[in-house]
Amino acid sequence: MERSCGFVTLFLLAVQTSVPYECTDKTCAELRDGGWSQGVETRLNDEGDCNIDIHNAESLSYTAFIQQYAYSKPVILRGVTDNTKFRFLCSKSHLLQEYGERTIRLSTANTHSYNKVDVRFEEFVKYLLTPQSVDSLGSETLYFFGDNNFTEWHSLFDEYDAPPYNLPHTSPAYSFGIAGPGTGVPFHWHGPGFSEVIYGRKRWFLYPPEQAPEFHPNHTTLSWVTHSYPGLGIQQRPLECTIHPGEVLYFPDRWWHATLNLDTSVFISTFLG
Ligand SMILES: O=C(O)CCC(=O)C(=O)O
Repeated sequence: MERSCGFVTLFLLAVQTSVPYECTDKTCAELRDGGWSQGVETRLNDEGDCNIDIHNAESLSYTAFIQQYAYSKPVILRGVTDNTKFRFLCSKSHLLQEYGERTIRLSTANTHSYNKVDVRFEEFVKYLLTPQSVDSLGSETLYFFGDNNFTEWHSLFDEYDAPPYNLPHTSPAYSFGIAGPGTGVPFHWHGPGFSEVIYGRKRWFLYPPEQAPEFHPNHTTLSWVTHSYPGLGIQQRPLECTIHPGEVLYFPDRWWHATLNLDTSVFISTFLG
């Protein structure tokens, strides 16, 4: 019985893209956004421009990925992973049931993530997953991303279907996160990797290593988008795009990047180190 219910749910999740976006029925919302949505009024509408190349799985071979993007510029890949089951496991009710009592580690959302705070996962979901205000500082925003306890969460991460493109001489490492609308990570850089959104929408801003953006390391991405971005000249504009469930963004080594969650988002990065 339980097994067939699970199958029906998985089947419904598989067709979730055909669920009308306006539907308000609770079951329908669970299917569409895993139950994470906090209401239309808390979503940010502006998805911005998209000036990053986008490829479907069939249109980009591994060789073409290596030659055209791996060491030179970001790219968005569609349909390269099938995370139907992982998405089901990441619904709010399922994660609360499995991990509600576990402790998770949060980081402040400033460029250097100085502070770490440990909380119960259930408390994080109930009290800390709130929409970001434009005036909050990065040091006042607690972000759940990375610092994952792989021993406790391995049965979830084992179900993640990672992007199939690897870089020679690197091994993948996951960072999983959940964050409220308006939150994000301000500009920083590190090694190459992929980012996939499981629920919600995430806006990305990227600059090549030689074009460091102007930003305050303790101001949030929302503050940068609101106050600095509108004044940028054409030459100063970032590469940018909003990614949706089923899309994966690749960022090359040392590229500056910042993120802005437009909805409550569940996401996972695969770092290639
Ligand atoms: O997904 C995010 O909000 C942060 C991602 C990020 O900064 C990273 O993958 O390095």
